[in-house]
Amino acid sequence: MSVFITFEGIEGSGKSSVIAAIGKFLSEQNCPALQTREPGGTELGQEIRRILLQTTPAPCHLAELLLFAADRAQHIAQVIRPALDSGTVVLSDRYADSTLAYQGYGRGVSLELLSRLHTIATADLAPDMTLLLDLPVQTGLERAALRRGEDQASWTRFEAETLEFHEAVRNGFLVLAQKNPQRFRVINASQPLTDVINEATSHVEALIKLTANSR
Ligand code: T5A
Repeated sequence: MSVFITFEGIEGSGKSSVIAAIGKFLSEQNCPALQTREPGGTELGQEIRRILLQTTPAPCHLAELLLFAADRAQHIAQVIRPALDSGTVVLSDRYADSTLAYQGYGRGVSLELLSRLHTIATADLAPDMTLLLDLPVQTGLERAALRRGEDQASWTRFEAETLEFHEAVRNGFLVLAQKNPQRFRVINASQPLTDVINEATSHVEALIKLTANSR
């Protein structure tokens, strides 16, 4: 079944954990599903991911934006479109809303420029549903730190940003969810992981049933 679902949220919000659980759930239902991510869902994307998260000095804001766009264009061409065309459910850890939240609301790049670039990079491929895992910034960063170890040198460039930046990103995601209520489902990611997974799974199940019934 061709369904495109994206997972968004700040650092440490639990996207990877939830996607893995939903992938397992769908495979138990014999529903073919592909788990992928941005940046880094292709070989080229992995190179771009390394540049984005580690190269010093950091890319300027425009270069950073164009690298995310290049990663996404390749991801769509090589992975997302072919999977959707073959009737697979695609579960992507981040997609275009991350660019709006981080580069737009976080870095201050013009939303109008982002919208034009989005049209070019994605040919307007939009998710059928976006699950936003929302939680306080401090909690997300603490979880990300615990997972990577307290050594701040191993943090990615984004994790090391100021609290103010992360607050702007979180608020950006919430604004996007408010503007697109038909596509977004906002989940309280401060809950225990099993509760977050149950809530996310019920949204995915409902969408898949709806899609199957509309055929
Ligand atoms: N970026 C990306 C942009 O700026 N623009 C863009 O266009 C795109 C696509 C990617 C960075 O790039 C930026 C955003 C990012 O900063 P990344 O390493 O892929 O970098 O970072 P994240 O996507 O943020 O991945 P994380 O692994 O940090 O976060 P997840 O996947 O949301 O969290 P997860 O599942 O790994 O969980 C983190 C820890 O918390 C625990 C987990 O067990 C794990 O240890 N946990 C919970 N603990 C308690 N209760 C819960 N409910 C929990 N949920 C998870």
